[in-house]
Amino acid sequence: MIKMNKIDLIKKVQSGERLNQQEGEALYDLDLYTLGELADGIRKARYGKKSYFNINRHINPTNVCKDICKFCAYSASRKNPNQYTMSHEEILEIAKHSWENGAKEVHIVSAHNPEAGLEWYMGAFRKIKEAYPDLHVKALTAAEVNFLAEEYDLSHDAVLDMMIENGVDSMPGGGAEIFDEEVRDFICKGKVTSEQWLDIHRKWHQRGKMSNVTMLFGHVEARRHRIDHMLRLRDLQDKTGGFNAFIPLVYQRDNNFLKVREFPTGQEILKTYAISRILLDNIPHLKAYWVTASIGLALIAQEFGADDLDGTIEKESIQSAAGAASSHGMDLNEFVGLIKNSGFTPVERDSLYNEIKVY
Ligand code: V47
Repeated sequence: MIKMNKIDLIKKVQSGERLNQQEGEALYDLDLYTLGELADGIRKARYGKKSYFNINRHINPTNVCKDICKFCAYSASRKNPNQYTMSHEEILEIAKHSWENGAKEVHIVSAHNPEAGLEWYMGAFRKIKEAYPDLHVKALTAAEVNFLAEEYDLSHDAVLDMMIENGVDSMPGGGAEIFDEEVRDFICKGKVTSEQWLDIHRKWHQRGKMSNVTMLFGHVEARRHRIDHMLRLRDLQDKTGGFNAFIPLVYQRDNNFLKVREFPTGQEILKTYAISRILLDNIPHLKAYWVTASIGLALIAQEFGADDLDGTIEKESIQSAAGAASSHGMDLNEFVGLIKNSGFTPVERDSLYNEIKVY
């Protein structure tokens, strides 16, 4: 393979030309400072010093799961024998508390629980929407959509229509993991395939709805798999324009079945943010999800292309089960203070990135 000259590569990025797989991989050979400058240039041109966040609440209503993903420490299994499934009353109580405390969004992601029933999933969204019509319901990953379709013998279309009828406003980006089929088979065999994941989001976007997309990295994948993941997304986004944000999730290592020898350095994580900003020219926002990056690195990621820090989240059970410091969320004043002290302007946004308040 002919290696691309670094100067030519930098010029190509600066001119706004699109990069291919090989060029995307070559970006990792640039030094961190150069990559940071390139990504920061793109971020500044779009958003200046603004850093977006929302006041949200993560709800993870059940951890009972029929699938076994090697990276997951959250699902109830022999590594986590503490099964739970919340009642609708419990879920509503959380939504009520969050709404009364200023949350604009509930982010609801569950495990694939075959005993809960379709109405348990859909009824929860409907009841929240009936009680709090202005609370944005971001719910069901494409992995959950596929699980419900398989479990109840429905098409993906039927599940998506049901979500809309029951008050779901947008879809979170979970379940994407890594699209490369070989890596995917190794880390989460049996779950939604890459093709299905992309197709479900395509169908959701065709219904005029927005979603996010994640990429789980820092486990057994190689750099080329991350680039491939991003380019498959760029292709879909060209067709639908329905992704709001790209969210690289840094793999958390505790309490799971994936044996990883080497973890990504801070430098590798920052390079991955910067490269995503450069390659994904058509996805408007890049989210440094502080839960998996750590708040310190997420704040630095603002200088490497990230313009969004997710939100205050209040409580989170999936990544905290695997070691992340997110079980209690983040205090709003502290969050705003940290963003300001890092030299950026905190902007509270709604789930669709309309600005609510500039701090
Ligand atoms: O898809 C599971 C990940 C995701 C681990 O759309 C892990 O705004 C790291 O969907 N280490 C669910 N990650 C979370 C999710 C999400 C999060 C934040 C924002 C948004 C959004 C969506 O959690 C899963 C999986 O990739 N996950 N285990 C782990 N050990």
